[in-house]
Amino acid sequence: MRDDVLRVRVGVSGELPEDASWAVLNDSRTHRVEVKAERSADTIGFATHSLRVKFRLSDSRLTVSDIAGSVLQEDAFGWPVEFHGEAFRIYKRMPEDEHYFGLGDKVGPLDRRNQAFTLWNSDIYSFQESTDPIYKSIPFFMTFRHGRACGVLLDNTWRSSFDFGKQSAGVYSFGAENGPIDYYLIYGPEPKQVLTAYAWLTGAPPLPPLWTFGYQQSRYSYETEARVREIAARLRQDRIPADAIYLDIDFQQEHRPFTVNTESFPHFSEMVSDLKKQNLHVVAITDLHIADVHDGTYTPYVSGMKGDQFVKNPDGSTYVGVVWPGPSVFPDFTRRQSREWWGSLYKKFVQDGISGFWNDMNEPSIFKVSSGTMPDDIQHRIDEPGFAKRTATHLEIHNVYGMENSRATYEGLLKLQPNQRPFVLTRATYAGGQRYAATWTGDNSSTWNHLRLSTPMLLNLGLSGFGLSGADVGGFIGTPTPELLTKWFEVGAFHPIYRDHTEKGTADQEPWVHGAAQEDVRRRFIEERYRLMPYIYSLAEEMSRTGVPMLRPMFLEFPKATGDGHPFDIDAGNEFLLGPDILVAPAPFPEKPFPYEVKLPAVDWYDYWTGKHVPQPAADGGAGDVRVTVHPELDQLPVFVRAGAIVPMQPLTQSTGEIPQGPLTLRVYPGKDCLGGLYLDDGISMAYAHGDYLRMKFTCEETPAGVRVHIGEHTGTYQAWWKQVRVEVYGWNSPKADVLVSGKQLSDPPSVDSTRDSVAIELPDTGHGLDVELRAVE
Ligand code: MIG
Repeated sequence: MRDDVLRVRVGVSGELPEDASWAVLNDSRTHRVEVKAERSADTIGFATHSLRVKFRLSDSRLTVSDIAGSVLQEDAFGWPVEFHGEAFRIYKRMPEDEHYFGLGDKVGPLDRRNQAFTLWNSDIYSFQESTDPIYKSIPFFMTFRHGRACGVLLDNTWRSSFDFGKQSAGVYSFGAENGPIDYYLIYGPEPKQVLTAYAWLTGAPPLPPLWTFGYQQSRYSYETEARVREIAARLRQDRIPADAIYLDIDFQQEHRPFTVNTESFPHFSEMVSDLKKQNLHVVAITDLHIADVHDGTYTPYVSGMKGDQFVKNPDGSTYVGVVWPGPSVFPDFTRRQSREWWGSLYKKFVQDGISGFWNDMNEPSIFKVSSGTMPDDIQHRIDEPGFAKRTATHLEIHNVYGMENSRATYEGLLKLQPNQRPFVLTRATYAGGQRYAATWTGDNSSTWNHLRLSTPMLLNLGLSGFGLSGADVGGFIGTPTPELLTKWFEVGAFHPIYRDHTEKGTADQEPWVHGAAQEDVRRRFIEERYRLMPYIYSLAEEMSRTGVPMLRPMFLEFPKATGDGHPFDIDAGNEFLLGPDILVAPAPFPEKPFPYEVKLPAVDWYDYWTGKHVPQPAADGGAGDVRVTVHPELDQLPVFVRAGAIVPMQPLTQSTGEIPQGPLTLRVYPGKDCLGGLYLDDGISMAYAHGDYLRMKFTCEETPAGVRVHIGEHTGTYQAWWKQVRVEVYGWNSPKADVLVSGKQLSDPPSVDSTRDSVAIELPDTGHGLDVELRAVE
């Protein structure tokens, strides 16, 4: 398909499977490049500019290598596929030193090696570290060996499974119980290239509204309008910056989607607009189960039945399953027409000013049946370009049902408000679902172990295309201790989505519970996130173009950080990167009060909080990494910045809707390849797609006497909120400094802060670019 992307399809009885996909974009799926045919005595195959494919005639073994000859993937046995009735399985050789990532938020360690997983979307309340399957099916993984990465997407929606050497050492395998044998191989060699090519295949998360990155307050449920207003007032009164409040199922009448309980929410639309005046966005849950109510009073049911929008039993009757509203019927989301009908249901809520929508229970989750979901033989109609118009059983559609639910929501919202970026949060999804919705890790628990698990879960989601994701802060199931909740607020501040949420029957979990001392710490971290908003939003924009996630394992940025080519993360506890430059290092076992060692890739680092340069210890027998011993404190979280970073920051606001007052701050951390960037727009509309954005690039270089910083011009038509830019250079060791702007010395000297080893100067930003040189004065 491209020099670096191959597609492997296998036909049974001389026929290839249907050439169609829910995951892969049509233009990509039909893309072709020329290859050079090659053959030898025992092989046939071809070469692209970066890959060589050989099929051995004597035993049908498929081998893919790079052009230099390093094998990237090879069939393990003398056959390309093994059949067991309708099921198939593909086996690949598993080198001892290869590592595996992806498959969405499957629980367990970051590296999937020695584990096996089933993909079957399941509502698993109280999942634990080794529970499988859970909510999502993302049949994409990345192999990583000797610094070289490859991606594999098994594009098959049936129940599938992946085994990374659990059953037998030396072999990994994947297969499904039915459906097409259709998989893609994506070559890096850099892991980021794999993710960008994967985004070319399946799409990147679209740029979400800016408010998505603010602090989000939720619980199951804020049961009355009065309580919602009280929460909003308290957030503002306590000066807890926040952008969103969630309405969980109890705001509805008898749990019926698209209704409002007018007794407990008597002034619903006024409430929504009053909150908006406080810069708080409302996100409402809209589950997919439509109450099976025959008295003509429930319009979604009436219009849905009239339009024949629900899935059916084999005998043609409408399937009814019990969920929150009691007996319910289920939209046929694999039909365009049913998705459009679903999308139109949002009209009133959109008019009310609701900003975001939450699609829960879409595995789909069904009560009172042991399978927890629809029967296997439920009939779904497929009406989708590429696919034959046909009826499919639930077995084929189950794993894409949640994704198509979120697609219907996303596309419906876009149709209702073409100039606004939708925000949809989904629980179940499939590969490619990142085009429609953000996600969260479902019903986690209020335990230290679940705080720890959130890191590998979110990292693997990001490595599977879902870079817009979060875990419930404080944990959903149970009541966190004060310390656990505080620590979770600290770590969550550096996750893409930052939402505090808990279940029914637990104690309150808002930032102020447990008294002022705890609240102060939590507030401090929420505030830090708001200060970092220019950096965070720029990462989201990068992700929307490249598919590179906001949250990154270290091997993504430092694929060659170890001597033998293994991923650095394996040595590094629970660390993660936010973007290319900010490294967060929570304790690997966060309940333990003992000192722990943070390992950093062998480049220069600064302490994010103190500004101080992290001393590079003497080389220690070749490990080549930087180690910092941390004495854990409840109110502190170790965060480091890579030398060579320029991090844009803003003055504190109470929401992303508030215009920051003061300068744009550029924190400059001198080092190799020093650069940074900034992206900004109106945060909500589609105007950015027509050039109404602001982009800037920054670079720096060390000079004999100090540092030179280049602040690029503003490109795009969007107006900056700042007039002044504050350049803050770290690693500064002299007591005084001079500053030259475009070669001319300023009369006012910059201010040196010797406690932070920094020097700062504030200058007008004309938008035309600035050259700032800071020179040490002895
Ligand atoms: O059966 O809507 O994961 O976040 O609060 C529980 C109520 C249904 C499960 C979700 C959770 C949500 C809850 N939902």
